[in-house]
Amino acid sequence: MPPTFPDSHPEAFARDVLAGLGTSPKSLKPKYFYDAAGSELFEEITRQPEYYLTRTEAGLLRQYAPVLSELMGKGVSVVELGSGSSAKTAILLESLLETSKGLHYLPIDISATMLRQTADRLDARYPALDITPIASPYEAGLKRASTLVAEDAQAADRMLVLFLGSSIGNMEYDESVQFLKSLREHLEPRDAFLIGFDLQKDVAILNAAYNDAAGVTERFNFNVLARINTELGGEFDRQRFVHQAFYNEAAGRIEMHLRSQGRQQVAVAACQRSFAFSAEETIHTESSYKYTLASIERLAVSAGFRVRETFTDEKSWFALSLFTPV
Ligand code: AVI
Repeated sequence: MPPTFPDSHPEAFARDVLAGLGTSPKSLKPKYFYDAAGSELFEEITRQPEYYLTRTEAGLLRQYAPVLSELMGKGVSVVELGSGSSAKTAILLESLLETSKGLHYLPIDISATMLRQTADRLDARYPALDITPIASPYEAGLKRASTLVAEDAQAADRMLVLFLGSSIGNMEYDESVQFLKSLREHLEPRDAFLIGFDLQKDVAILNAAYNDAAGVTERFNFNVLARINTELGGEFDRQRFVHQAFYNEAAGRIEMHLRSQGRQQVAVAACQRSFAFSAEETIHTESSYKYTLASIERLAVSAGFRVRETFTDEKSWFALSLFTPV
């Protein structure tokens, strides 16, 4: 599940579109994929045969949940950043519930609606689970979660913070260091952080995952133009752009673009201007960084953590790393 974002203010959206399309190279922030339609398309992507990430991470959680439960011990509360539907998390929660009588789960998501639905579903399924949904941006949410866990005298004394789905891959490296550093401030040495990383692999497999045969990723990519048209009075003609996704080996990332078919001008009313596209010019809509065990280690150290364990599948396609604060 990707991070979910609030319906953005049209002014902020227009400002970001102006900044992203008014410069060269053109780009748009990937968070603008995720309105209700975009989140549904992302869910559909995770079910595509080529998109191995979600399945592989779920398999790792299934395989290593008992080890994680053992490592964390009984007195643990689970905090999740960008919990979304918590589908994969349930695997881990079930395992933790087997070894303790109760468990406190604090999902943090910006979407209050999604949180409520998830909490209701989990509540019905796991009566022994005590759920405290926190509708908030991640850092403020983690701060709140750590206060709640510390105040709850009879509950757990440590947190296991989850950041699954390789969502960290959609951040630039420096951004991810800053992000982890800011979260680190709300953790105690006894806490731990479990992060999902997509790993570097055969280029053909990576390219296929972002160019699924059913065209779902293509529709997901175009959703940002649909949003500009409906929310900002844009005049993008979908037929005049093509979806492009490829692995940039030098940068270690998948890049998604929308490539202009020929020269064109596109007006966006809320930006009070048109944007000129030359033939083949692209809008860079997303980067998805692919890690190595060495770059995971580097990230952990740069952000004030140490890698306690890294679990990988047999093909070494995906990693779940357990970081502990130094
Ligand atoms: C949410 N995130 C980890 C996905 C990824 O693989 O980078 C978003 C995505 N973009 C295209 N397909 C999936």
